[in-house]
Amino acid sequence: MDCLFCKIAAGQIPSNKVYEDDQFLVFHDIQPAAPTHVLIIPKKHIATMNDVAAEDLAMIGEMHKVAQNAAKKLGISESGYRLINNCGPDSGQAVYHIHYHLLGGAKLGALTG
Ligand code: IU
Repeated sequence: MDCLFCKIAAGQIPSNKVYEDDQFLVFHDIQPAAPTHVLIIPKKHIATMNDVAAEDLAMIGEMHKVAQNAAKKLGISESGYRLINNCGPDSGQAVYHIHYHLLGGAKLGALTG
């Protein structure tokens, strides 16, 4: 499958890893939008939030625990952070392999539509 994040998850393309286990990878975004900006991806290829099936729900739940732990490891747990998923063209989703952006390390601007 020609998916950038599948290749990163498989180690075929290098990334600056924060955490990895058999199901997930957390790595630094190459174009950080905040002092701390990492991406949380499942190793399973799911294109968008729209494609999450009932059988994936437990794994997606686990992703939130991975995000919580990553925030702790990165030292932004107490100061606060934002967890964002972009889904589809209007959101600006650029990589069609589901991921959360974990952003923090500074007072973040207000969300805009
Ligand atoms: P989006 O939610 O699909 O728009 O976010 C994709 C992110 O992937 C974006 O913030 C990019 O900077 C980031 N990224 C990356 O970390 N490494 C890459 O090789 C590529 C994109 I291409």
